[in-house]
Amino acid sequence: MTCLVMGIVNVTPDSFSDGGLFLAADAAIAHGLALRAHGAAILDVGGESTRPGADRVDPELEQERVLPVVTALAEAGATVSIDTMNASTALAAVAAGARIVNDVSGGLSDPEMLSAVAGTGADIVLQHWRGYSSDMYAGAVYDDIVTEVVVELSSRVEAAAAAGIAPSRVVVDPGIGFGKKGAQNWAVLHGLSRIVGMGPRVLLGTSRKRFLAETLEPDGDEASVDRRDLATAVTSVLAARTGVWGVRVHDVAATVDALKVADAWESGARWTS
Ligand code: PMM
Repeated sequence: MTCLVMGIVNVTPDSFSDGGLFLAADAAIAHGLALRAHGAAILDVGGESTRPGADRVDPELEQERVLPVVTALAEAGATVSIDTMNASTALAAVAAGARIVNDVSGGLSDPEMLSAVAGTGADIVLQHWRGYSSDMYAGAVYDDIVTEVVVELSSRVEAAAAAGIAPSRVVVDPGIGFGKKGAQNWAVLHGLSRIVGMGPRVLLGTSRKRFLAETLEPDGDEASVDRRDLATAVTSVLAARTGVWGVRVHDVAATVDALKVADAWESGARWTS
């Protein structure tokens, strides 16, 4: 059971989980290096918040935030992904050393994105998406959510192939919390094996998200960050057992520990003193 851990480095003033703590590039770089020391295989750097209700960020401001961080982390030897919906930011970040483009809109937001990434050597994460965060739940209407996510992701994989990105360079992500409310997210996770069965590598992001908090407390706001991190470590193990390629988390240390324990269980590792 191998599953990569992607550590989140949000360089935004309004990220719900970092609270702007890592706005300054130096702090973000230090945070990324710490996540790497905790066992993150990939560092995902983003400069535009996608929390529900968030407004868009100008690509120039986005690049001012992320490029110094991408450059420093790549120079330190980390595998860096750039979390962006803008082709210009994706290209600038790849030039600065990023090896993966993580587009939460699956290439739908910027019509230039797929052809831009095609011309680089970078891999691309195509996430399931039905619209911007400013109106996050407008598209949260489904008859059969797992089938609809599979069909819509498949069409994004086809669009990427048509633009010149081979399926081997593609990672799909069901987009937990994106155009999905509460129990809809659990329905997707319950059907995760069907998304793994699509073929491409799968990335999953549940970390600290509201649907987890609401499962812990009827008023999700009452579930602390620590409790959300523990819940995230559990979903990460369950996802790894379902065959996902990677999990995107804030608390890398907790998820790495949880995956070690699950691995020992799976392999029947014995205590050797
Ligand atoms: N979630 C967020 C941002 N980027 N990217 C991928 N591929 N998958 C996700 O689930 C995802 C993402 C929102 O979470 P954050 O604001 O805590 O980073």
